[in-house]
Amino acid sequence: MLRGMLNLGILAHVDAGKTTLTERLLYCAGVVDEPGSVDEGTTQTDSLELERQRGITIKSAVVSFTVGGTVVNLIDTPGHPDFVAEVERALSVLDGVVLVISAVEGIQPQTLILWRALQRLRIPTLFFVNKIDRRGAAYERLLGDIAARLTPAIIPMGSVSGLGTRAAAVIPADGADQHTGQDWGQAVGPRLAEVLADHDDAVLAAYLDDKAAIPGDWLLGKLAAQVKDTLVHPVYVGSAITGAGVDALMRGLAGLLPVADGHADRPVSARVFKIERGSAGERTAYARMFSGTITVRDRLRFGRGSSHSHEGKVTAISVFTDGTAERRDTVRAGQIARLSGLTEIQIGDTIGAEPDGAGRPYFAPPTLETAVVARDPRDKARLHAALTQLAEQDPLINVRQDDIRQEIYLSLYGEVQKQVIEATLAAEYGLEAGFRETTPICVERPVRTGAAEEILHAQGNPFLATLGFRIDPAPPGTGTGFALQVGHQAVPLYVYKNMENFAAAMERYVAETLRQGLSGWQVTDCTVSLVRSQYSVPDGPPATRGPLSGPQDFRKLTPLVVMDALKRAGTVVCEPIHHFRLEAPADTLSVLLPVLAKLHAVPEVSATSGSWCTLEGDIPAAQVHGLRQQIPPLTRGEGIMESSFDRYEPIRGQIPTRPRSDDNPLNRDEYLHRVTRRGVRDRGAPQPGG
Ligand SMILES: Nc1nc2c(ncn2[C@@H]2O[C@H](COP(=O)(O)OP(=O)(O)OP(=O)(O)O)[C@@H](O)[C@H]2O)c(=O)[nH]1
Ligand SMILES: [Mg+2]
Repeated sequence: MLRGMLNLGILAHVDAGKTTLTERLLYCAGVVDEPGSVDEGTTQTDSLELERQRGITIKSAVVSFTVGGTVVNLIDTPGHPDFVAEVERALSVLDGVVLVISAVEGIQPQTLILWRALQRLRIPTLFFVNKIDRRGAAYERLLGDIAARLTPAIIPMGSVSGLGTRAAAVIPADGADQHTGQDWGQAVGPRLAEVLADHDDAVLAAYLDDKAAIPGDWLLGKLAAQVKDTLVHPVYVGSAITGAGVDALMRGLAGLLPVADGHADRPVSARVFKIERGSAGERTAYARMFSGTITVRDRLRFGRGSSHSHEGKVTAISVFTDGTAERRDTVRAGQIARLSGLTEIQIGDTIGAEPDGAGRPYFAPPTLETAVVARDPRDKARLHAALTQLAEQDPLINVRQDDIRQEIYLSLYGEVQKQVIEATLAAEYGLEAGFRETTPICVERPVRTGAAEEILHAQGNPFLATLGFRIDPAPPGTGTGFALQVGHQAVPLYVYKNMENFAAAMERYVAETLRQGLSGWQVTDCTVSLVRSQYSVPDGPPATRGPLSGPQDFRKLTPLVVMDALKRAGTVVCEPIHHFRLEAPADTLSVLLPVLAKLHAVPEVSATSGSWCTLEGDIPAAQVHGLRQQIPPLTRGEGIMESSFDRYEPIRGQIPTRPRSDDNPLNRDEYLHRVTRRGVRDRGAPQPGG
């Protein structure tokens, strides 16, 4: 009997075994005859040439299988932090997750980052402790670590014999083959009941009555309910390579994770988490259906946020069934569809109604950037077009052209991503591109309150508006806020219709201005208040009499006033700081420490156990790559370093400036020259009498 659909994500730190586990699950479900191998480049989900060459996952991929009446759409995600944007997009479409932890490496930095995101999003999660066949594997100790560092609400679903050997085997807690009540109840019943009783009075009563006699199936239902509510997390254990413990995990997927809900007869609501381009350049969108039904030839509206600005007709639909994508006429709530025909569609778009919790980022944005130059100058336009296409699949690379130096810039998470982009340009577009040095993307924080205004009809103000802004610093990490502190008599409602529209428009003008602060960086951690506003009308009182003001007056005056206020507030340029963890042979410490000092890395914790030492601390993002490159020669190739973005801190030493790409409101004359030459009142302003 069909239980339903489960959209399942496999998440982990790089190399924990996600892709290998995916192969093993496909094999156990009978979808493939032989499990493929990452090392031989024969897996279903690492299908890109680059993935096969490098042995790492770069893009999320979907496969499907059926287990115990549940149709599972599995999304295998990359673990490398340079590709965290792929995980981000997958997270927004999942019903449940298997978080893989290597029994050898244990909890790793990305494990923690992913776990925090899963908790914030309240996604039901099972753990899978992998690689028990490898030398150095730990299980009991790792359970203790998970309880201490991730969550105490875990339930071990098996025990291991022969740990750390090829013959390692798993004794499942739920009996050898099926959830037969008696076995289950006897094996883990009392311990399970004890954990579940924390949140369930019926379980508590049964436990107090006779803990040995609790029916196993009943308890299993209770467990599934608490997994769904993310109150508990079963821990499975095994080896993706040998297959040990994977049967039990399969039962957990089918029995414990919640299936997708959503009504097929309600209006369509779906989210696009992956885009592929075919050989002729046509786009295929992978969309998770939250509600409604889409049929071939339906016309759909899609886009970002509330502005669903595009429309398109679906020309083909396929859904994932055991192993392959199959053509269908319709796709309904709960399923993942591949949709063809929506030419303008972009990754991250929503189709139809906005799903719950849309648009919140879960991970930090890229903190590095680089300029890209075509080796052959004649390829410049082609390079821009190719990068723009790549940005459809990964908007966070944020392709932009600097007007002054005429260079193309990209945002990046790290060097591996840079190499992948370079290789993709060569392989898919036949383009040879050079990358300049990677530099950090800084931000500017206002240091004190600053205010400024421009008055209607005053000398030197060519715009038909009065505007006054105040900028107040806000705590680090809070971003920018906007507050409207004027009444409706100060607002040209004949243009903006109502106060909400006016506030939204002003907030947008302010946000555009704050993209480039005094040193050219994004301004953040402040609140901007509009404290004064006025407009002119032909029949108004003398102070405000004149030609009718239009939206352009407000749009073009805003940058001038906001930048004046920002100058008075002053800003401090802050650089991205990573937290790093470095494990190395203890006898290399004396050569590592001076190098760390030179790269402005500050080790805070240093522990030594046996012949190994661990250093943890902060390092400017700009220095991460340099440090990473020096570690192998300094540690005889044995050192391992991991790092992830932590926060922004005022930069020490020389303040980097970023070239402006706007009309430069910092320089009043230059700004007025540029924007008034194009016409103050050039676009869209409703003029009296035409
Ligand atoms: N011994 C052993 N090796 C494993 C196991 N699972 C995976 N590996 C090996 O670990 C390496 C990484 O495996 P992958 O499946 O690519 O790991 P991943 O988590 O998908 O890696 P990324 O997608 O790049 O983050 C490969 O060499 C696998 O053969 C396991 O259970 N036991
Ligand atoms: Mg992988």
